[in-house]
Amino acid sequence: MSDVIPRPKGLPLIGNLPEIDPEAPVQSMIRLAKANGPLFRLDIPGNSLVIVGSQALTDELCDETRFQKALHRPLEEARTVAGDGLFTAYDEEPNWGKAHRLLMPAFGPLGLRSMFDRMLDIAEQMMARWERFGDGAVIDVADNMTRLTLDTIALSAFDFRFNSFYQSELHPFVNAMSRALEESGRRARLPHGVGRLNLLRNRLFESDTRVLREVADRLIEERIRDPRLGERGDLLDRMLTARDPETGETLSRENIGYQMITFLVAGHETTSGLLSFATWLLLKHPETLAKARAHVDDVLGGSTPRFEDIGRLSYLKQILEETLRLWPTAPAFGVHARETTTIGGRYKVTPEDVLLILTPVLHRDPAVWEAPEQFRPERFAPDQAAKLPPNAWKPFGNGQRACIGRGFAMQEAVLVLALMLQRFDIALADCDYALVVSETLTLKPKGLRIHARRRDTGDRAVARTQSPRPAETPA
Ligand code: FDE
Repeated sequence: MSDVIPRPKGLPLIGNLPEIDPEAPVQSMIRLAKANGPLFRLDIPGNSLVIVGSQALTDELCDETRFQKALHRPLEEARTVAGDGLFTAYDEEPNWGKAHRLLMPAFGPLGLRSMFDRMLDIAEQMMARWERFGDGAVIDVADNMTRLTLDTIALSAFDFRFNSFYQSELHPFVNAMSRALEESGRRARLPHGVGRLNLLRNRLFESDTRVLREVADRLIEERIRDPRLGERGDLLDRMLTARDPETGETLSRENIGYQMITFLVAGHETTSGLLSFATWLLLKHPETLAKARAHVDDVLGGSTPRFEDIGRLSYLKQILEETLRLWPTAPAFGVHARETTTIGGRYKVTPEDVLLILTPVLHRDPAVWEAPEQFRPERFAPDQAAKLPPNAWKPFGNGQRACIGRGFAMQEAVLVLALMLQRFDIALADCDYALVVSETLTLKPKGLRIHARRRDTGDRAVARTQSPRPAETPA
């Protein structure tokens, strides 16, 4: 005998649709979880979901012998844009395994080290821009961080410069990408097929996806003709030249295009949101901000960060981990059972059920986190983090389908936060700003604006003499 998964009462035919704000579906689901507990079934026409938000259940769902990645509607719709690229591929598709094996090393320790200078290049562009703006200027945080993260992934992975900090108009690729994602998100909120009835929208969507493919194709074409093909060792080189150790095959040209779009999309919105939320949380917590700055001064003094410094900026890492606990910018991941089974000891689920782990709820499970709403980076001090139960913190998803860009994103975010704190005094442009979270595929603080005043360098010089940096290690 098994129990029925609780269902918030809905209306005939349209189910729980009225309770889901199309502009903020994730926040609607968070509200429903508060009212209905951490396990409930959500009925929306064409999209029935089981929402999960407790550590105990998540721990069960992270067992890959029983469950595997499911493409929930937004990911299914995104396949029009990203095809069988890593993020939107089904486990069983041969291209997932091939690309996974080929690309993992690029995001491992050696790969990350080789990308560091390119990350620094873009981060310095943002710092230079803020400096030129001067004290009085108003800086839109999410806008700046999005330019930064997009340029960073493009330069690091494909040696391509969008130059977003040098122009007010963004590259046509960027606009096509945001519009195409918006449209696939819109389709995901409607019953299957219904979202494709609007011919004008379809035409725009088609031309946008074409722009994405053409840009990817052009970059591939240029690289193939480049006499230095294979020498950079970046992601594009790997995709064009490396063979999958298991099958001996290379990736198809079509799949490489999908991977490029995937990395540009996955690599920028999420990391941009992370940096924006971190900025917001630091401004809300001046004691943490002061501690973070002292830490940066201690580790870096006035020097430009180097690759070796990233690992030493451990308190910044804790701040980012705590930011991802409260505001996991990719706020959910889906799984389904491999075979009909029982969860929580009493609820039957079948392989057709999409189980959506809603991480903002999971990360506030009162059974795990003391004062879950409070921002406390100290929770992620190594001795504290070691005490967490398994699968309590999942901002990067799970198992073999977990985020391949985790190390990349953390390295980039630590670097940018360090530079920001080292070089600027930051303050809210509007002291009364109250957090508004905007949703696309990801979460971001909306309308967060700051002032950034160049710090004078005297205090940093002192900090540096107190804590000498280790001697340069020979290359
Ligand atoms: C992935 C990912 C995930 C999972 C999803 C599912 O399961 O569905 C998640 C949750 C994530 N991711 C998250 C995140 C956050 C952040 C900050 C990030 N992320 C970042 C990044 C960067 C880059 C470059 C990336 N990222 C990428 C990626 C990819 C490719 C993927 C897919 C993988 C596989 O294989 O599947 C992911 N990512 Fe991330």
